[in-house]
Amino acid sequence: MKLATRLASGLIAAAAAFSFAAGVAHAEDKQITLGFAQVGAESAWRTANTVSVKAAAKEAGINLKFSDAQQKQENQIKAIRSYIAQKVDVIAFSPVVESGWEPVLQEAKRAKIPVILTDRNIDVKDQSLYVTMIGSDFMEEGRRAGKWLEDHYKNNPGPINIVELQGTVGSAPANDRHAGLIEVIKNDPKFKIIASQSGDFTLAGGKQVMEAFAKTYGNKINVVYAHNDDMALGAIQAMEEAGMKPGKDVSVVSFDATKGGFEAMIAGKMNVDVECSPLLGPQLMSAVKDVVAGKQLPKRIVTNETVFPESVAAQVLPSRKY
Ligand code: GZL
Repeated sequence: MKLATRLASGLIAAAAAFSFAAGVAHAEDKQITLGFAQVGAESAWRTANTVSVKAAAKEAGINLKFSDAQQKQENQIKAIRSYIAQKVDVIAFSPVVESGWEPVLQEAKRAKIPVILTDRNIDVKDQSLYVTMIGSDFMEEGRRAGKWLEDHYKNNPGPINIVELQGTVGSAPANDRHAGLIEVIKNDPKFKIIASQSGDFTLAGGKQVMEAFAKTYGNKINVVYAHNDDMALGAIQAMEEAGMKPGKDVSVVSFDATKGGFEAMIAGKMNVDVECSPLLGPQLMSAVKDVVAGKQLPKRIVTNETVFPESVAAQVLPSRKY
């Protein structure tokens, strides 16, 4: 082969290699755009979760499009549709309820936009509609609360009457924190759930429901089982206004382990707080980058959590991040 031809083919090969490398580099450098459809701003937990997602996106150099659905599924669906129309790289959301997601997630699948679930799970047959679910095991949280009750009342023959303040109707945390409790106490007849009603995870909702329970059941109530701290704090207000002593005459069991929950335990008004971490931002951004890079992800990424009895609240509170 003549020298000129060899030189030309060498230059062409070099140019091709350079443009491929540039292309890959460009692909690696192209800023990722994430569309995130948040549930709302219903609780201290949710506020901390939003702060975590936004801070982690900034830290990761990810362009975040964020929407607040005000706890309405139709708003989350609208937000997801708008992210599809904007051709974002990845969609993530915390499903306000477990059902009703197939149509919009099939649209995302057809648009070849990967979907990541955070915080709450969905109930779908087609598991290919989302890449992974990052969040707590709410059944285990319910079991932990049930085990605390079993231990706290082990020398008490009962009856132990429980009133339950449930979270948002149809949501994974409400369904599973209830189911986890039942799994533990179902074979112990001294425990009875005498009333159960949704306070929608809000302080006002918890207070309103507890006012009605206090009127109806009064001193028959031994335990308030609140699916989150905001409802527990509302219930504490209602009990005090009704002349009851939360944390003393009535055991208060709650979830989230927010600062408000720790402060209530230190004040002797809450007895145990089952941790549910909202700090999911860093894990979410790492998963987003992995998905864009074409890496395989486990279908379920469970956050590690524990249980805080009132006895440790004062010592632990300074180290809490939310
Ligand atoms: C749990 C989360 C729940 C919290 C509430 O992961 O979905 O929603 O327990 C929040 O405080 O409103």
